[in-house]
Amino acid sequence: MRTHRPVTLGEFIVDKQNEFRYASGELSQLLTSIRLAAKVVNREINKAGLADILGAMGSENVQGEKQMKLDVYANDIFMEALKNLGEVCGVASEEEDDFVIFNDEMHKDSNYVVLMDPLDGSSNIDVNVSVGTIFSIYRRVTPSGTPVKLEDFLQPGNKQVAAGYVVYGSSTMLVYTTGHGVNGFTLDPSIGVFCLSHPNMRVPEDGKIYSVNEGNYVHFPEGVKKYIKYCQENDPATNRPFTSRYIGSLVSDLHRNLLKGGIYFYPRGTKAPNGKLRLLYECNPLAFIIEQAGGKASDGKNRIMDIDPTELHQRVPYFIGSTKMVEKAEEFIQQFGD
Ligand code: AHM
Ligand code: MG
Repeated sequence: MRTHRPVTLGEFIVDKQNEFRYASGELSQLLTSIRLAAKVVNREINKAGLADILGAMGSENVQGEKQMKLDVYANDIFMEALKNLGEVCGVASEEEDDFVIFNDEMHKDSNYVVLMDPLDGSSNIDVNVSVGTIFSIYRRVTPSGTPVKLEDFLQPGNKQVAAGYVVYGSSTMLVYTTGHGVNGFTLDPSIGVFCLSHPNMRVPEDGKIYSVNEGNYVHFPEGVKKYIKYCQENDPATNRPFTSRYIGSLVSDLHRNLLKGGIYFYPRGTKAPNGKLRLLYECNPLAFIIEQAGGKASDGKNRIMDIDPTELHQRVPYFIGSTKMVEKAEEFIQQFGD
């Protein structure tokens, strides 16, 4: 595409739709609903600091609606946006106990399911720190025309047809892949349009940043403890000690490491036998992104995207980022155990 002005996300989606191996308009429609919902959620997040002073007028907002927690609000907005177009036959969300079936006339013949974490890191909102949305898109495996089933959602990450995230940060970005590299778009708030700002994103093969909640150190497996010590050791030949950076907002931590090179990990620990992060809503979509950007994601031993899920809200230990850093962490786990 040749143009003298920024390429918008809408234009980019249409331009690239032939890369998609199924009916080309479907994915475009789906991404269109996601980008619209992202803008609406972004608007609410930007107003989050005002909640208290508006709340002083009562527990209702200016439209007379009850104030809603932002993660519930984001869930509703994304659900609604996905339902408003006919491409999706079911959605599973971190905010819902079970998956939601869209089975009316408009949706029953559609071929896609979406899994999402509508507002990841929501505990950060009160302190004005970045949060994110994560989404993952699959073709259904059961016949179209029938209600979606659990097996449509319990697919390994390697079956994803698209995935992405939105980071609501100092600027708001939408980053996604359909398996042909990774592209990032920044929202221009003055015109409400996402513009291509980060074409063909590549994560550095190696990095200097490690991101982990070190407060859990005593609970970590021996291999992880040893890897953290390795990150802290002094060795100018390998750029160590590394820099520790942990926002506690997975999307933001991953986004920074994707741009600068680094590793994020949330290992198992005695408090959390499988770590904290959810395979389907958080780990798989971000693994698809990082692999498409040239990086790596594993549970310490196995590729994240090859894990066969057994339940919707399954948690897994997670190591993601620059290939060499993830491989080094795996070496320690291999040697000292997890
Ligand atoms: P959430 O989906 O309930 O927001 O939890 C996921 C978040 C991640 O964004 C973040 O990396 C992690 O939890 C932080 O957890 P902790 O506070 O245990 O370090
Ligand atoms: Mg989350």
